[in-house]
Amino acid sequence: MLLFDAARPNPRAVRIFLLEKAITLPMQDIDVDGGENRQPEFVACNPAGQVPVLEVDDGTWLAESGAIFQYLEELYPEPPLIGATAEERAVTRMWQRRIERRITEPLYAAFHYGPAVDMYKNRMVVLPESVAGFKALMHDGLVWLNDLLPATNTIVPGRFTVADITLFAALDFGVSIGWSLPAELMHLKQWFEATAARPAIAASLHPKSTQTGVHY
Ligand SMILES: N[C@@H](CCC(=O)N[C@@H](CS)C(=O)NCC(=O)O)C(=O)O
Repeated sequence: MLLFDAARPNPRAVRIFLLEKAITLPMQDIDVDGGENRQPEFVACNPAGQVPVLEVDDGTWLAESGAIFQYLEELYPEPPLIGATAEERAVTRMWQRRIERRITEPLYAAFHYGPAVDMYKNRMVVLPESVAGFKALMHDGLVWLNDLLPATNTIVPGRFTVADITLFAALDFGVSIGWSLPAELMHLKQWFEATAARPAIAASLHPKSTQTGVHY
């Protein structure tokens, strides 16, 4: 297997996942700023033109962090980060989808169309006029989640899962570019601090983070 990695938050989510499971994989860094992931040979294998990508042993390229999590969880079930039973796995996927739809996808859209628009305008349709709207959607998702968190400090009650990893990678990136967590969302803040204290989180930072201060 070979993981195509980069100094970016979705690849970081995969790095956190690997560290939580103590899996070591060969990695190859992709130059996202330079557009290596948008070159014809990369896009021929991953039409989304994005990272992370896991090339598995038969040569198949798996993109989408959720699909990569799924594949690796089946090969390395312990500790479960999706779930040990059909019910646990379904509950995790339910939360993962909610987190993506309500929080992380609006956050990344606001980033692509806002601070990173000069890079992304040559890679995708960008909607700079919608940045405030995507930020409002993200805020609404965070308020919603905040009210659900008090009992647990994990998104799926009682279990640390890929939903926590996906959300943390996105929010920590956001915080590092100045998008602070709303101060009034105390449960979210507690969840964020508890998650940040996990050893895998500090260990997952890309070496470029130390040069740029952006957490990816
Ligand atoms: N839904 C995808 C999103 C992947 C994604 O947005 N990757 C970003 C980095 S975080 C990327 O490759 N950006 C560079 C580009 O789009 O050219 C996933 O979960 O892996």
